[in-house]
This record gives sequence, structure tokens and C-alpha cells, in this order.
Amino acid sequence: LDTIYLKDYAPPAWLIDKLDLHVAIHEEYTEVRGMLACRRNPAGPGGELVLDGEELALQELSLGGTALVDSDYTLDDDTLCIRAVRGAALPDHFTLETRVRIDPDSNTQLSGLYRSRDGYFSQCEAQGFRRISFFPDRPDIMARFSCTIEAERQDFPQLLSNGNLVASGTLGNTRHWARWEDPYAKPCYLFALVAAKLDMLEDSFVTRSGRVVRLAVYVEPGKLDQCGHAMSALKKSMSWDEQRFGLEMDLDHYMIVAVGDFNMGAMENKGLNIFNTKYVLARPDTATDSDYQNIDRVIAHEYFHNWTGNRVTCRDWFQLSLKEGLTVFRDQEFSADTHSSAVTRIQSVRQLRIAQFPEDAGPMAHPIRPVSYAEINNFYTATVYEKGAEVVRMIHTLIGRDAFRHGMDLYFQRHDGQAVTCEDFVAAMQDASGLDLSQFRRWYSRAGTPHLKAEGCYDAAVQRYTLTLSQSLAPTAYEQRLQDAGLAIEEGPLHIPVALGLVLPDGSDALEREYPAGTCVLSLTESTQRFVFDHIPAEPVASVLRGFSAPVHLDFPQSDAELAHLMAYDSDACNRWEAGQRLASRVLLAGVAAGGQDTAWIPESFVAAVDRVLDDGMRHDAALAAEALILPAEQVLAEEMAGRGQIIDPEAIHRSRLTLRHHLAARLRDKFEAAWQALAPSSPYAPDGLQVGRRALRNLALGYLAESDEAYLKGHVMPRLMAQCNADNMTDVIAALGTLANLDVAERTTALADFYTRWQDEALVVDKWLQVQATSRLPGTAMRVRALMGHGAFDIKNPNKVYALVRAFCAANPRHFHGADGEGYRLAADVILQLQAMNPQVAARIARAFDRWRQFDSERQSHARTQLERIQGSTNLARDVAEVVGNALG
Ligand code: HT7
Ligand code: ZN
Repeated sequence: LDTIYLKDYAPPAWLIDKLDLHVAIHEEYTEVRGMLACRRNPAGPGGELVLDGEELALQELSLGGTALVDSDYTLDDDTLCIRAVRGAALPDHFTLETRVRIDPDSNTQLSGLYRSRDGYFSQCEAQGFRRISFFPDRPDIMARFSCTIEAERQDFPQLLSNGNLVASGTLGNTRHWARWEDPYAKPCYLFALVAAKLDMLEDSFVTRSGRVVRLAVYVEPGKLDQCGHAMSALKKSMSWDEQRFGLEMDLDHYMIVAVGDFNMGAMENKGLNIFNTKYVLARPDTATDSDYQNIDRVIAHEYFHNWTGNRVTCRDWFQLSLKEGLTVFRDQEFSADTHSSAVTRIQSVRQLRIAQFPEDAGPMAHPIRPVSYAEINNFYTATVYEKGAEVVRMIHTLIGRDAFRHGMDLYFQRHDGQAVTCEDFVAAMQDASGLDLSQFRRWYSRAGTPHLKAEGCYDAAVQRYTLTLSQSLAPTAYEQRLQDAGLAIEEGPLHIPVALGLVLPDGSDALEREYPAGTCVLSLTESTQRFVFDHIPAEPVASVLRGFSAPVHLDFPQSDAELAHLMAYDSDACNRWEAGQRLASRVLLAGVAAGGQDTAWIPESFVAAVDRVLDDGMRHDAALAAEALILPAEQVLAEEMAGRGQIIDPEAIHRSRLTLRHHLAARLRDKFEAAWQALAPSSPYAPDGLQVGRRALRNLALGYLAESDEAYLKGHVMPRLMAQCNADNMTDVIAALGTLANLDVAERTTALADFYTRWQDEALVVDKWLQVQATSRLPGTAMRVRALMGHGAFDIKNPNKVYALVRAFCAANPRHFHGADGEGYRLAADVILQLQAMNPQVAARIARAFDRWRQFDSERQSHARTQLERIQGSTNLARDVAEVVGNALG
């Protein structure tokens, strides 16, 4: 595999100031003409003009109107090198004219220009533009784009591209055209084009400086009643970015187009965002509360990219976290400000633990700014996105909200219109705050999750509390890869912000007098450091890493009683939740050690703690209680075992979690019943904070009630589950259906069949139907997933279907994916082999399910190795898959 290295970055030899595109869509082919205004880069290394191009059939090539001859250029599978014009040296400025044919109808990769149900759509990030036209496809080439699109008027009434519509017209009887000009220079990964038949919802937004921006959301015909929420999310995002960061929309038009075939969530193309339908369409009866929240988050994320990503972009793809980490941080802050900040933080931390911590411990481990890649699409990872956001958050925590805002202002003052590096961002933050971030910069180049060890000691005689903190970071697979490539490995301690509270026996914060919120932020910069606190009137319980102030594993041997104290009194909601998770993990891992059966390992104090959380949730914050009552995920428990050097036992983990659920259901049945009754809806559905919290807790209670003994289940719970399958909102329906999908009862079959009959024409709802079956805990799930792959509802060419069925099975059903018979691994490998030729990006994402295969027992390892080697030995192994599987096999 060819590897690309950060150290080899060189500025481009040529700059492209303008690109004028003409795209003519015909039934048999699409013709793309490009006029590139080229200029020798005075700061470049010199040499020929190298253009990227993939699957482009070259029809014509001329320079300044002179057709080039064979000896003037070379063309291979992925590059076009222009050396001369009729044998003479290239001038310093010229216009290059290219004409190519492409075949979007056979583009199953969904990168470049492709056909979907309602028309033609583009996806250019990271390197899709080279599949549309010859161009230097790298983010540090920023050009002014204009684009004329031509197509059949009846089939493709909407012709859209970035910027402003400057002219349009008809061509003969059946065709029409539209010309768009983008006033901002941009890298080609932000180019977009749509030619489709869609319905449109239109609105407007007046910016704080009084400019009117026209907003439009385009969706599949007939779905206008599902785009109101997306539009209001967009307007909320626009206001929020003005208020929080002083950032205004800079275009006259902002368009969002939803498409059902899309590899990822959405794409921030300048002024013409293209979205996966699942982050646009919502109606109470088709979308769940979490769908509504995800729409808010993703719409905001793409909108925020307009500044963090588009106005200031990345110099090269190694800097991806510059835009993604920062934009995830911004969308998290938006969610915190517009929903509950505690719930938002808890959900982010849970997600980090489920997806990013295992990645950092596995064969694909990399820093948020990697130094090499074979396929850049494999680096749109939880590390670059979510850990990247944690790194930005740590800067925010260290320098404070005001200095962070100054840092952002300075970043835009310095770099608006430029393609820059992560270093430029950190420098702006350092200069704005005056805090030396040199050591902090190590977070950008280190892989792995550090361990933070804490030890507390209270001296009652002098009323002094001493906290000793130590950090360590074990080498990961990344260091091995660096070594193999002869690259330097960085060492030395990290700069870790540790937010600390000291909770007194009466529940109050001991540090309240010195720190307004009772929390101080310690800077841990050495391997080991001692922090001393005087005037602490009684022995406190330390609340370390409040708000999860750093992405680390905390090793702090606090007693069950201390954790229970934090659960009850910590003024930081995130750490109240965290204390509950630590307690639950401790109990569950004791259960795993005991084989997961009987209940002797479940302490009475844990049942009492759950009881208190439930009470509290009924009286105060239902949403927080619902978060607190979700037991640590099987994947998180698996990582805890791996972190202790134990072999992961997916069966025992599953059993112990299930036993604990049954036990809680039996012991607290009356409480769960009371919660279910008390939280019954009293007003029409709305996805607002209060209702969302009440539904979450009520459905959680119902889930526990469904773990009751058979008689109670049949007599009291089943009728409710069946009735709830006909609720007026999808949140309640899917909660009931998901619960039924786990039960070996006749009603399961009826409910699933009825659901499919009702929703078979609503693609996103069918995805939910596939997903609840893929994540079922019933025996035989792997076999049923395989059978569903043959069902008319499944389509391997549609990423949403693959994610709903196959990825859900591989990533969210660890017990069955890692089934001892190896059937889960075989299923994944079959899909990867079939998919890699059609859509290597999605195939590689599925292949990531094998990341942790070496942490399992020898029998499972042998099954996994067989499948990995089978994939690696396949003919036409896709580069995307080869990198993932190659790293997995080591
Ligand atoms: N910046 C966007 C990334 C993206 C993407 C990357 C590779 C292949 C397909 C893709 N679709 C979108 C999305 C974002 O982070 O906002
Ligand atoms: Zn993004």
C-alpha cells in the first residue's frame, strides 16, 4: 500500500485562481468541461502542473486555446501531468481547458457525481472532485468556482451549485441550464452540484447586520411535511453562532439538499450542504427524540463549518481535526446551550468511551493529527472528530471562555481565506490567552488514552487535603507503525486539565470560597504532581475530572460509599453520573468474574442507589435520571477488561448485565411501575427537553418491567408493549418494538410484521426495523441478519441500509458479533467482500468491527483471523479495506 506522509507536505507548484465548470448531464453519460486559470506558485517547488483525475475519459485538452499534443502531457490512472505546450515551456499564467466524460449512473462509490433516486448529487470530500474533473485535488488550492449545469428540464427541474444563481435558460425543447457563481475562493472538496427533482421548503433569516439570507431545504417529492424541524434547527444555529462567536452567514443563499444514498451524515459544501436524509427528515410518527436531536446537531455542525472549515480550511488532510474537532466542539456547545448541558456532556462522554477509547487501544490507533495514511477516508474517525473536540475543549477549560472567544477572533483575523494547520489554531489560542501551550501541543501528536492515577489523603489535624496525580500513556499500535516507518516517536508528559471539586460530608463543595463553582482546574504537567488544599474542614470525597475535563482513564480507588456520596451530592451532574457508572462497572465486572449468573455479586447498596436515582428523576430531572440508569455498555465493559489485561468474555459480560437488569426489575418493580404511570404523556408530542426526558425515563422503566418474571411479563407488560407499538410517536413505538425484539414471544413476530407493513414505504423507518432486529439479544440473531440481507427491504448499495443492519449488528451487538461459532465474523467478511468493489468506504467502515479481535479468546481469534485473511487474500482488495485489515492483522 502506498503511504502518504505529513513530513512530505510541499506547497503546490501551481495555483488555480479560477475554475469555470460546465456540466452537461445526458442519459448515457455526463460531459464536464473545465477552464482552469493556472498560475505558477512563486512559493512553490516549481515543476510541471499535476492534476488529479480518476475514471475520467479525456476528450479534449488545450492550453490557452492550443490543443495539446501527446508529448506535452502524460496521463495515467490517477494523474494528468502537463509539461509543455507544443513542446515549449509552460508560461507562468495560462488557462487550461479540459473536456471529459464521466458515468455517474454507474458510480456506486457515492464519491464524485452519482445518481440517486431523484437525480444527480455530488460528494467531493475528501477526494471526490477528481472523479468529476481534472484538478489539483488538495485543500490548499483555493479557487473561485463558477458552474453551469445543463440537463433535461422535466426530470431534473432543480439545477444547484455553490453561491449565487446568476443566469438560467432553456435549450431546445426539453433541456435547461443554470449558471452559479461562488463569490468565495474554496478548495474543491467544498464544490457541490445537484440536478434533481425535489420539493423545496423556503424561508429566510435576517443576520444581525441586517442582511437577508434565503434558506431552502430540498427533499424527495412528497416529504415537505418532514422538513420543518431541519429548517428551524438551521435558524437556531445561525442565531447561536452570531451570539456565541460573533459569526454571521456570509452568503445570500443557504441550501440544504437531502439524499437517501450518502456515505456519511452530511457535507458542508459552501452554501449547498448535502445531507443524508436521516439528518433532515422528521415527523413525530416517523422520527424518535434522538433523531430530532441528531438533526439539530448535524444541521448545526454543517452550518458551523461555514467558518470553521470553509472560510478557514485545512492545509492538508493530516489537519482534518482542525476543522472537524473544532466543529464538533462547537456543535456540542450548541447542544449544551439549547438542550441540557449536563445531558449533552454525558452523551458525548458515553460516545467517546464506546467508539473512541477502543479505537485508541486498537490497531488503527492514531493521534488527532495523524502523520500518515494510505486512504484518507479511513481517517474520518472518532479520534479525529470526538477526541479532536475533547482537545479543543481542554484548551477552552485551560484558558477560559473569554480567552477562548478572543482566540477564535484572532484565528479568523489571521487566517480568513487561508488553508492552515492545527498549529495555527493553537498559536491563536496561545497568543490570545497568554498561556504557554507548548506542552499542550503534544495532544496533537500522541495516540492512546492516557491513564490518570489519583490518590487522596486528608490530614484532619491541619485540615489539609492532598491529592497526588500521576499520568502514564502506554505505547499503542501507532508507535509501532511509526517505528516501522523509521519515524520519531514523541515522548514526555501531557498537559492535562483536571477539574476538581472536594465534596464535604454534608454534600457541599469545600472549594466554594476560592472557586465560584466549587471547582478548580489543576494543570497536570509532570508525570506526578501533588496538589495541596488547606482549610478543608472535614474529610472530603474528591470529585476528579468534573465535566470529564480530559479524555483519560481515571484510576482512583474510591470506595463504594464514596462513589455513592458523589452520586448523591456532587454539584457537577456529569460526575454524579460518572460515579454511578463507576459503581455499576465495578458491580458488573464482579458479575463477569462470577460468571454472570446468580445474584450474590449484586450489593444491596447498588439497588438502593438505583432506587434513589429513580426517586430523584421523578421529582427533578427525568432526563438525567434516564442517563444515570443506563448501565455501562457491553463495549465499555469489554474495554475495561482489556485494559486490565483480561481476555474479553462477551458472553459473561452480556449475562452479567442481563442478570443485573432482571434483579433490578424484580427488586424495584413497584418503583418502575410508578414511574411508568406518573410519566404518562399529558400533552401532544413535542421534541422538547421536558418531554424528551419524561419519555426517556418512562421507556427505560418499561424496558426494566419487561425483564420481569414470565407471569408478570405476560399479564402486565406485554399488553402495554403491544399497545405502545401503535403510539402516535416513533420514540414510544421504537422503545416498545426494540424491547419486543429481545423477547422470545409470539407477539414479537406480530409486532415486527405489522410495523413493516405499515412503514415499508418510508425508508428511514424501515432502517429502524432492520436495526432493532440486528441488535436483538435473542439467540440466532446472526442467522436472522443474514436472512434480512435477502429481504426486499435491504439494499447493499444503500449505506443507510448497510449501517442499519450490518454495522448495527457488528458494532452494537457485541455478544452476537463475537459469537463463539464465528458466524458473526463470517457474516461481516461476506459483506465486506461483496461491498468493497461497490463502495470501498463503507466496506472499510464495516471492517473496523474486527479492530479488537486480538482481545478475545483463542477460538474467537482463530475465527477472526480466518475471515481477515480471507478478506486480505481477495482479488481486487480495495485500498480502504486493505489498510484497515492490514493494520488489524499487524
Ligand atoms: N466534512 C464532512 C465529511 C464527509 C465525508 C468524508 C468522506 C466521505 C464522505 C463524506 N461525507 C461527508 C462531514 C462533516 O464532518 O461535517
Ligand atoms: Zn464536520
